[in-house]
Amino acid sequence: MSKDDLFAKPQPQLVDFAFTDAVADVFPDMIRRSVPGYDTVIALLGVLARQYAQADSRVYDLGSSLGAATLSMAQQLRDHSIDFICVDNSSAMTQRCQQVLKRHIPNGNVSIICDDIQSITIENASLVVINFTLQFLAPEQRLGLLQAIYSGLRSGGALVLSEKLKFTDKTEQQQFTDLHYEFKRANGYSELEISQKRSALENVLIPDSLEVHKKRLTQAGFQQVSQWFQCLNFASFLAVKH
Ligand code: GEK
Repeated sequence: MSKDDLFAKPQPQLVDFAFTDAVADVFPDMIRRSVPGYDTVIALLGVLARQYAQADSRVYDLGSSLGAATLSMAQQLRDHSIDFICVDNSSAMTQRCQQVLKRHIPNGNVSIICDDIQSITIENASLVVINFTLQFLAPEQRLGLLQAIYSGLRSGGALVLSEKLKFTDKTEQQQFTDLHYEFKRANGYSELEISQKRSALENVLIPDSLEVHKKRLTQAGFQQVSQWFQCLNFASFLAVKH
């Protein structure tokens, strides 16, 4: 696995973070050292898939990057009537995702689409996963996507939404930001790497609070909304359509 040292050297001009070839090359290392609980979420997506994926339906992975979520779910679902749809608008990601999934699940029914997750039609879905990706959409576009997902889900189907959290209480926000930076230091990132990455993400990754997420999922139509996971300032929600 290639080591993420993209922000290790001082950058004369900091540009907004983008999912380039350089990022895709180090992505597995970057996400594990940056997102506390990432591996647990990925493993549990397999368990959630066992519970919610239905025969003759589709399972969507929106913002699929290198396909880790799809791989975890496909390895737990042996039902060949299920189609997996991975969507990501970074061709650097989708090209590598194609290779990863071909290697690990050569006989899987997987379609990999390079497009904006807002442009695709969601239909006959029993499970939709948005693992750490809604946060990259403009806030005013988020409800529309959740509504489209709700309408494309079958009855009994579910959406799993994982996100970085913001806290409404100032002290709590500071406390969890500090803890997150400590997590990054513990994983070998330097002060320079942490601060340059923070600046690069500032206008790109806009987190919402737990309350906003729950309210928006309910507004989108979901009858049951639960938070099933949290590790520091990263959380995951399960929203079920009755
Ligand atoms: C994982 N889910 O390993 N349309 C399509 N893709 C997008 C869009 C968009 N509008 N915006 C961002 N992306 C993965 C991790 S990473 C999370 C997801 C992170 C894509 C972007 O190209 C990237 O691959 C992914 O969403 C976000 O479980 O890097 O923090």
